[in-house]
Amino acid sequence: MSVETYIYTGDEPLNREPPLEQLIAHFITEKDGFDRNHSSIPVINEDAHSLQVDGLVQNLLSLTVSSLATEFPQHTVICALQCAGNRRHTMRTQLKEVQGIDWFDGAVMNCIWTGPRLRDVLLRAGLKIREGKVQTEGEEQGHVLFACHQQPTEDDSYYGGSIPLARAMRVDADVIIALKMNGKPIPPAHGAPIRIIAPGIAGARSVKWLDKITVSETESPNFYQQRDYKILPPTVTDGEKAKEWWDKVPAIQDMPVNSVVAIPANDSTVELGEDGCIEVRGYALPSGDHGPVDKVELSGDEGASWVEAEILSAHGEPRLLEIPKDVGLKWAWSLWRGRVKAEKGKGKRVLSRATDKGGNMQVECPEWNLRGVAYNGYGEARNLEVV
Ligand SMILES: Nc1nc2c(c(=O)[nH]1)N[C@H]1C(S)=C(S)[C@@H](COP(=O)(O)O)O[C@H]1N2
Ligand SMILES: [Mo]
Repeated sequence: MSVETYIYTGDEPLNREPPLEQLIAHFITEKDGFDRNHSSIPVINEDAHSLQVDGLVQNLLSLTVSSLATEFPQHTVICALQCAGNRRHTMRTQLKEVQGIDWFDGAVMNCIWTGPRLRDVLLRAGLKIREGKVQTEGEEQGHVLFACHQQPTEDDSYYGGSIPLARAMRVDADVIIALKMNGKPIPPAHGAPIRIIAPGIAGARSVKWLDKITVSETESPNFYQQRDYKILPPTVTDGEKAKEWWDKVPAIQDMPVNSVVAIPANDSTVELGEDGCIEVRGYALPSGDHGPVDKVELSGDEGASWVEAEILSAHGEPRLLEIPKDVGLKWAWSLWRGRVKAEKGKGKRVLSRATDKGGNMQVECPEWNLRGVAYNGYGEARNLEVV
């Protein structure tokens, strides 16, 4: 299925991405973020909804949405939320066919999320320390499982995912139970009334319509943690071979450093400026918690030479929403613009390559994997006609 267009018409799970030009028009994605669903969208009565907290905790909790809003400090985070399948189209067309929805480069959005820290809710529940095990802050053993039982999913009876407990407990990892998106109640498609936001981690773990949190020694047993969203080795070339590999390969957590050329679009005609350059624009994403991306380079000669692009200010124009001044940008995307030397003619290509604050530089091309996940080859605009 192609999700190139941004029109939704059916009862099928809603999966769509905006045109790139529209996506990078604003630092905060307020309208037209991407949608990724493994079920239809549940309509939840917020007043009747509750969140259960169980597993390796001292006190079982049942929290209403209003108690999450009033009994815990509220924390705001700006982060890029990306599907692990973002850019799959490039992997399947440039490397080899893969299995999965045909995402182009727009399965990402950069939003402002607000709600209690997951850590504070887990502290209220009280972690159960296992006999003889010292739990050092930031090194807690185990996992936090998130689940939504509101709808059966395409491949399981519910939706679930998990992250390491240590990540959830780290104050600076900013994992929250979001009640607001861009300062307003979360829209139904994005997880109303509550969802997990796990910055830097593949979107699949940011469980929407959250109704249960479980602290466990093992990861989520859900299909989408165990049998999907994993980078299988390149020798696994079909679903049959994958069967013996799923249990040996880790579930994706942190996403890799990435960048995408949004303008010019593939196959378009661009005018050469008087400076012998063409204008190039796009976005860049950091690797896991090593953000933000603070360097983007561009090449018009197949990577022989690179010129630095300008990272646009998050607080500059154009923007629709005011960005809270005290909120960091470590998890956010970087929008950038640059000019790169080009020659007139057909079949030209422009490349982009990002480096994040942790020094992680985008690779030219990652290895092929059956599910086409975590593709982070150089950003590119191909087959340009420069006139
Ligand atoms: N309950 C539930 N949560 C979910 C999903 C889902 O299908 N059901 N999809 C996940 C995936 S794979 C991604 S990439 C993100 C997408 O978030 P969005 O639809 O708000 O963009 O939500 C995640 N959370
Ligand atoms: Mo996803």
